[in-house]
Amino acid sequence: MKTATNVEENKSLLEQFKETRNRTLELVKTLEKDDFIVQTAFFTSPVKWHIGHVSWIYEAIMSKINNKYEFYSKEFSEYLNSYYQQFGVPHDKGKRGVISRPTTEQIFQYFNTISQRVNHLIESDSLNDNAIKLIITGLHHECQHQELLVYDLQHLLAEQYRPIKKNEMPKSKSVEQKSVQIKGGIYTMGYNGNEYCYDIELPEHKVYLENYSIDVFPITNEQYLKFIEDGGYDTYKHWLSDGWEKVKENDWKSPMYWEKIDGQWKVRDFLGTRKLNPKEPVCHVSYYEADAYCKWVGKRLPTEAEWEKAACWNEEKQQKTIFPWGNEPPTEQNANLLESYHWGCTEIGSYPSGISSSGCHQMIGDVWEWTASEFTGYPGFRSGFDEYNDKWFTNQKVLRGGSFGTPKMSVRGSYRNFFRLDERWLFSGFRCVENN
Ligand code: AVJ
Ligand code: FE
Repeated sequence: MKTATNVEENKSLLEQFKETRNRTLELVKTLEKDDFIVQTAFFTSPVKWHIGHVSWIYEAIMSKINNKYEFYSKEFSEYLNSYYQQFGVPHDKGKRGVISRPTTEQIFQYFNTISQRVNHLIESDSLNDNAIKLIITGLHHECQHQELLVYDLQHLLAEQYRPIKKNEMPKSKSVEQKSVQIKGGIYTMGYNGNEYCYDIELPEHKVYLENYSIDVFPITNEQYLKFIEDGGYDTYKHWLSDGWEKVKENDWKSPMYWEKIDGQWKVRDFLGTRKLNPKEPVCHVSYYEADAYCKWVGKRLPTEAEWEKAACWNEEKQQKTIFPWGNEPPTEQNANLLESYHWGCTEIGSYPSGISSSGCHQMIGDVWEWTASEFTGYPGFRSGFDEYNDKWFTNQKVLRGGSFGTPKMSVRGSYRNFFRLDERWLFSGFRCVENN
């Protein structure tokens, strides 16, 4: 069989596939049976749906590789198709949790059967480059859902859930929030490595940037609290019109998962309901809140090009690197990711290394960072999978970096995440820039 995949050097596609499937199972192995069925909000999905859907996508992929492929079951396909019109009429997203069948047990059987089918296909040695690329997309899709599952588990269970790994938090040094100057000029953005990336990270293309300065750390709870205490949520002038509507409509007074109990701010997450830690990056803010904070403080959100240059451009070597710290894959020393430190953000300045050559910290791991950029195709964009990314090129903003819920194998400096402007159940924060 083919061994040289572009997923990760020295690892065969089969090994990568098995690891990814196992990670999905690891994430849910300590759950109770009843946890699998419930959908606690219209924006979350039941655990069993995620388990089924990440399997179903391989069926969609196998049908693209072999047009005689027969789907496991019509009923399963209808329930597990998230939004692909090309595969029939998708089930209503808000109602994934109101049906009891297929049962959780049936979904696990399905998960195993599909794993076997994909295993056989990979072992068959009959795959051309395009087929391999599609299967790798399936792996990365599964990684995306692992992270979404973590969001949904927080919404469903928070402190009642036992993470797969609960490590000590790294010790943080006392640090000062400051900014670094980045030289403008022509920057070539986009993915330039030899491994996998999504269609939306290509092609590389030139953009012109003015000189700018960017925050070394993500905005912390302490900083964000000042905005709240200054009446940020009561003052229309900081807000975009649509954002102000959301504030009023939803009665937002703080980021999601914050609660004021007896005059003290608490947050609810995997570590329980605990006192707000002023040194952690602010998390669970919408684009609107990030933008309002920036306006209040007299700065703005970076464009994704500005973010990427600060993260990946090595001025000394005049080279772009795949990750902020260089070209080596993530480790526990350079990014707080799903398989690393612990479930939650680490305080600013926690990392012994992994700092971008421009001097920014925590550009990958902890929180996704909102950028001012509209999610759309780069000039010359060509879709790698119909309906996967490109049909969302409207009303979404790009987030860069990665969060503590992101699997290691799916981060890159060029990765473009995207969400609607009012979404905040994801692990989202931001940093500011200004031109001076
Ligand atoms: C890139 C995280 C916005 O949640 O729909 C999952 C990822 N794409 N299945 C999403 C995705 C297809 C996507 N986000
Ligand atoms: Fe999906």
